Amino acid sequence: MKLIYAIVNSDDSSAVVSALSKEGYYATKLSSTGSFLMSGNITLMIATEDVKVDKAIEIIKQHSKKRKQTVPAASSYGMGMYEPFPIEVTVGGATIFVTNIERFEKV
Ligand code: 2BA
Repeated sequence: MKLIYAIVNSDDSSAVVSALSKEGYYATKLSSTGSFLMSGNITLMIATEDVKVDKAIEIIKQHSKKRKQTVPAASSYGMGMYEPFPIEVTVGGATIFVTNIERFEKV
């Protein structure tokens, strides 16, 4: 059993979750904030069997778009640091971590 953490853009999260659900995956949405842009994103927690991990990643990939986002000049990017010039970063599609689940129970 694996636990997939997928950090996706808030605008993509509904499409990702409904596509996952259609294929029989269970997911929990957590509101999260990226430390660099300091803007909201969504972290999905998906527990699933090992053999279903690749398909879940494929679904997430299909529904997560890449975006260019500009960090305006003088905006804070955490730890009291400030960006003196506007910079453009490419965000996403999705950032995914897959971890082992030692024990999984629904009681
Ligand atoms: P943020 O931390 O807000 O980062 C947004 C985007 O800014 C990143 O897109 C990347 O293009 C850029 N970026 C982040 N840190 C940077 C740095 N130190 N120097 C230069 N550019 C930087 P993504 O890589 O697609 O990441 C999207 C979001 O996924 C991140 O939002 C963060 O919430 C999460 N994330 C990405 N990598 C992570 C990691 N290794 N561990 C934990 N969370 C991560």
